[in-house]
Amino acid sequence: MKNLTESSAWLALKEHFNEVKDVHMKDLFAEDSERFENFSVSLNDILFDYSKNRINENTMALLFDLARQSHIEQWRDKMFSGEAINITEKRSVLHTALRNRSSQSVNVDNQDVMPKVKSVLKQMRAFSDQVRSGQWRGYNGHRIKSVVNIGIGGSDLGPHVICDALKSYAQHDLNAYFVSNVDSSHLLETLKQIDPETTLFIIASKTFTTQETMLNAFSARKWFLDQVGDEKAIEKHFVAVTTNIELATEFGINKANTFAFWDWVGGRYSLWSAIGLTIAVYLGMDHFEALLEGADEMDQHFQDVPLEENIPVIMALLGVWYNNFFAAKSYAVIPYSQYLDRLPAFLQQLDMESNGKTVDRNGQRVNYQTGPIIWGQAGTNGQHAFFQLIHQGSQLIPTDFLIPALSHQALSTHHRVLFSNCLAQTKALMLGKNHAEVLAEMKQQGIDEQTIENILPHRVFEGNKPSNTIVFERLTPKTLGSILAMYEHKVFVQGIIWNINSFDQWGVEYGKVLAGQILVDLSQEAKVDNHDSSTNGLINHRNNIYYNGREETTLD
Ligand code: G6Q
Repeated sequence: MKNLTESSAWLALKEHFNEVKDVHMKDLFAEDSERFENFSVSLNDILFDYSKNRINENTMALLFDLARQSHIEQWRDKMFSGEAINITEKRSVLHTALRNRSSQSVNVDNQDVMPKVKSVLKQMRAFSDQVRSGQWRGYNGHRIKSVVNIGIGGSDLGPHVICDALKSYAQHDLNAYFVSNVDSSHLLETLKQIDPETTLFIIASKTFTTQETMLNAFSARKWFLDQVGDEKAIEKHFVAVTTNIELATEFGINKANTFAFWDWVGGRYSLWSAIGLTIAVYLGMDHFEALLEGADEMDQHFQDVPLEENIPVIMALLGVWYNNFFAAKSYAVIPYSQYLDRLPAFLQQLDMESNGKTVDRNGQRVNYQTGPIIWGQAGTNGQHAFFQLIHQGSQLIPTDFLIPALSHQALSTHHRVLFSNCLAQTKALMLGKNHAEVLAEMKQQGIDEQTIENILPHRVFEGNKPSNTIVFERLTPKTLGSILAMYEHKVFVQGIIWNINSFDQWGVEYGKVLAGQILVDLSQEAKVDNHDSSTNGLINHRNNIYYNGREETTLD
């Protein structure tokens, strides 16, 4: 296959870019009264409006050519059928099997994985029902009131974003906490809020060897035993979700209280597996299954609908358009929903760990830009912080706006104001305000000539800033499942176009190895000189402080 940048679809897009790069979206809207209808797609209650993008029909046709040239459909089918498309780790990529609600089998090494998937779902239902109903009791007969998820990365971000987003579905007498950071303040501040008698710790770790998670788990276990004093009590208060049942039982967790998943589930795609146990306990298994259903509906949409109507494919192609042709370096995601405040954090891992690569599937360095920097925060807060840069900064930042049409909460005026702000931003970003408009406005306000001359340039908005608007009826478990699956497939499609393996994360490994070596040097007082001078200097500086008598509070 030709290098991507020499392929016919790419070259055609490059030529097209030169023709349209200065076209203003406000002119495109003026020319086509049906632009909204022409550039929006729906799936169930989700409306995806991409009309405020710097595209015309020809742009989209050329982008679809690029998708076809990249064999998107064939790669998609390979993923869904369990082919080992994670080539560097020789693994299938089958998070989609976890939410397969059909009766169809899914094979890995000629073995149907669906019976195992269903059996763990059954185990999750039985367990979460027991905890929620109060049938599951702590060691001295109290019911569980607090669930603490101890995990990091993929074993934290997914369950965390969902528990936050769907808080209004939670059982009123249960609280969910997430401890991920190895900084002891994360664990200790959480422990201050809970009582060992009424707490369930869910140790979520695919490998059960992750340094941060294991340290947090052992410290939590010590805190628990220091107060309870009886090792036998552990089985009522600690459960594990892992592919490494052996290590979980060594930790002291009863095998019956371990929940399995498999190596064909990537960490950042694992919330649909037993890693979602905290979700099931906090929100109930029916809601967890609704989440799976929503994701399954997006999977079907992704598989069955032609590329031209396919939401994740369109999103991915627009991303490539800005990333590779407009040289946009980052991508903002702004949920107009406080419940979705953690969505950008979840998407940062999903997108940046998947597509933050510079070597293609053949081991060659790529000569084009791959995954963008993903960032964002809930609106309207972002408007009062960083929106200035999106409106008038020197970088082009394509943005996704997400908003429910209806709020779960009663204060309807708030939601109307929220909605108006969301649409006002997308409109302002698109339209801008040119010199003549600002001049007319300032004159109308009676501002004197001199002030106009000084201030006018600062008040001009170029506009032509692209955005997608995703409106859904309500933030329900099912809709949230569809939205997260939509982003997963978007990232998948971009990885295929960029010809990279979106399913490994070697970049994370290197730092872990170095941290192990540095830990040795931090554990002894002698001066070190075995690193570069900066690292030596920083270790010696910290050791000077630490070994010279400054007190540290520890659990040890
Ligand atoms: C995700 C990564 C990573 C992983 C964490 C936690 O794709 O693999 O974020 O989820 O490192 O790993 P464990 O679940 O093994 O503790």
